[in-house]
Amino acid sequence: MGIAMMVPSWDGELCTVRFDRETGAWFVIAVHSTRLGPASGGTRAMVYPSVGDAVSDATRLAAAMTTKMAAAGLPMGGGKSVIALPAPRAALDGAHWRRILQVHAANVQEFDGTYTTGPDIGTDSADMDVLRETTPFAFGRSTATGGPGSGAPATALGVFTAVRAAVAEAGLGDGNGGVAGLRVLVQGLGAVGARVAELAAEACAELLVADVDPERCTAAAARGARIVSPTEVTRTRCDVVVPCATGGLLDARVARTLPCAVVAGAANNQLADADAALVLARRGIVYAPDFVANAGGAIHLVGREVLGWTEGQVTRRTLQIGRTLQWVFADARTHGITTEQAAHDLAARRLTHAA
Ligand code: NAD
Ligand code: PPY
Repeated sequence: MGIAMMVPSWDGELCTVRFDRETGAWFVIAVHSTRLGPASGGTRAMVYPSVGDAVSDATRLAAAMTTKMAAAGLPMGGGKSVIALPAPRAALDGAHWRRILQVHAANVQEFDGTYTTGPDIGTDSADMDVLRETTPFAFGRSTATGGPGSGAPATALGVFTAVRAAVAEAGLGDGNGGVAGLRVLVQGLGAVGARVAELAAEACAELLVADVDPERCTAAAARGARIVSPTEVTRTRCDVVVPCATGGLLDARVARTLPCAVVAGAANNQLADADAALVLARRGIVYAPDFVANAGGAIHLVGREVLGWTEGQVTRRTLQIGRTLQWVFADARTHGITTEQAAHDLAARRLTHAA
């Protein structure tokens, strides 16, 4: 293999990679596009197999943010931060973690507003409070400090709205988006997944849950959920799979045997390869494109922090995710394309129009 083939290509604008010797952490900030406005997207902090994996995650996640903002009609571009930790966050002491956040804040500040961050896997509102000590370019600081809080509850509301729209498209339940009696499998019971699970249970779904953290499963089981092993998620018969962990759950091979009728969840980049969407469509499985379904958090953060929206306006706009998906499903049916393609086309039209 020639050298050129080993250098990954990317259609984004800028990616910085920094190392801090004191903490042993690597910091990646990827700005994919500023065409619709300043780039924005959360900070993911976790352990990666290599720095290359962290760069690859950040650049792909930043591209997804561009599409998410465009599809949601928000006047922002796409970016993302990844902090590759030297050890799992739970194993880092408070001072170590604080220093990591301070280095990250200084890096974000250097973008001078071209990029604004927010919470994602491994970071929360309390961490945004720490970033805000150094930089104004962090959304979602805690309500205790006068901020709007994390976007996770809005993301969960949007995902549940997406589940309802996809269930109706699949002709399941009462035909009107009701999930009563349907088997809904939530993968990942974190900030978003735990709330989606609650919403599904409140709507009388039969709840199945999977998480690598057994305590999170036990808590859900105490409220009546059935626990599924994390390795069995894509082999467990159910009506709806709701991916709310990390991405890459579905490649074409997994899609060929996935025993469900609907996939609608919060995880970014759920499709691991280009053919997965095609296989799902051919099998009649309704897939709600992740960047449409999970836009509630972006709507909350951008709405509250940039556009001056009230919580009520954020909720109304988040519920519109259902309408957007109805449109995407209809467009896919009309043109014989995948729902993923239809949603990408919608975002691309908005990006082209802006240019
Ligand atoms: P989180 O870190 O709070 O929760 C993730 C959960 O997934 C954790 O409970 C973790 O133990 C579990 N998990 C990890 N790997 C797993 C596996 N292999 N199998 C089962 N469970 C596993 O993160 P979150 O904020 O809830 O976000 C969930 C997903 O949604 C992420 O992909 C995130 O990028 C995406 N997302 C989040 C938001 C938001 O507002 N927080 C917005 C848009 C998209
Ligand atoms: C995401 O939606 O994936 C996020 O990263 C949340 C977010 C959205 C907009 C700004 C900051 C964080």
